[in-house]
Amino acid sequence: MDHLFELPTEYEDLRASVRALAENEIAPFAHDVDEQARFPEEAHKALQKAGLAASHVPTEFGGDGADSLAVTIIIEEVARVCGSSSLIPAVNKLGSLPLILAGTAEQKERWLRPLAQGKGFSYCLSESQAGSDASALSTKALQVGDGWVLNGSKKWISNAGFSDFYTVLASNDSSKGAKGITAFIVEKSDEGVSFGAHEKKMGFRGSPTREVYFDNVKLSDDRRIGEIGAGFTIAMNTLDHTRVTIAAQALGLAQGALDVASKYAHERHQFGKPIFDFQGIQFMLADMAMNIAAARQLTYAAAAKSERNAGDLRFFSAAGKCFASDTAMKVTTDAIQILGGYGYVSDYPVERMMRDAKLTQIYEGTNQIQRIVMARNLP
Ligand code: COS
Repeated sequence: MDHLFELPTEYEDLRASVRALAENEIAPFAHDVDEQARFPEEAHKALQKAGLAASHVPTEFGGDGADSLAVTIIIEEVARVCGSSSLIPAVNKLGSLPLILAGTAEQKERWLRPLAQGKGFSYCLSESQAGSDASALSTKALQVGDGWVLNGSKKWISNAGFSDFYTVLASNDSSKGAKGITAFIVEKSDEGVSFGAHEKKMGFRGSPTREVYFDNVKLSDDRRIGEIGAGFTIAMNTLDHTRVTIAAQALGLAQGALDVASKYAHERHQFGKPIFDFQGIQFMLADMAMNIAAARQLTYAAAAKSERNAGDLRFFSAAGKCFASDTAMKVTTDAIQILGGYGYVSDYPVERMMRDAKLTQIYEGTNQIQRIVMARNLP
């Protein structure tokens, strides 16, 4: 029982080193990245140099082979100082997981190695008319000769334009619904691929979100990931694993906001004493910390289940994502309240964290979808 509910030291060591890197090399640029809505180049360089941008890539393909819990801690610690930067490892995992789950050894060699070397990998499932109802997608993959021709468009694609590689879910037979969807790898340089304008977002402003267009994009059959018609299952299975990374991100945002609010409460004096001495503030901080602790346990449990592909992963990843993101929304909002007027302006990072937290309740499946997934997979 001695170490039950304690992380093994290697994970705490990892946390300490990522925290130092995040505070020294990412945090100083977080405000500017948000204000200018620019890609966090400094973070990308620092993460890549430290082997953290796509650490999940197996060692046989040049990565670090970081397990799900390690990736969770990396994303959490980066998000604690900069949400946009934490999308670099999160999107790279999301985009490449279909390949890891269902690709051949040759396909993995072809795309995972460059990913480990610094290329980006995005995930293209959502469309303008197919969000929560993901299988209603209408991007078409037509089999022509021994290859494919892709036509259509994808919406809300994180790191679009930055990433070199894209996993694209397309319909090869619309009469079959979810069973008529196939996964492909598309490269940015493929003829017929183009990108829409940058979305003007409320949060995560440093991560480019754009539409991706496919205009008669010709793909050889070795771009197909998994069986014809297996795409939707691969896409959903991917989300079972990667919703944990969104939980991690939400957890980091919440922890970042709590750390700022707690420090501020000790430093800020009103009525002749630190505002921390007022019970009203103490109760808020205690609730924030309590919910973060609960979210962390759930998220780490989901990460461990992802690693061993446990039977109840689907419930736990949806629960972790839902609980951690709802916690992040509440905690970041309360952090602003504790900072008062200072919380509402961009001199402090908590308003940015609140804007970032909002998206964690929406993407990789809204929290309403997470509740549907949980209800369908009750433990
Ligand atoms: N893993 C593997 N297979 C899965 C699966 C999963 N997690 N979830 C569903 N499937 C399979 C089902 O088993 C079913 O196949 P069978 O008919 O052989 O059983 C098929 O996929 C269709 O499943 P289902 O009927 O449950 O699909 P629905 O249309 O009801 O949709 C939800 C299911 C709502 C859960 C799904 O569309 C979803 O997750 N939507 C949100 C999408 C999302 O997260 N988008 C965010 C953008 S991506 S960053």
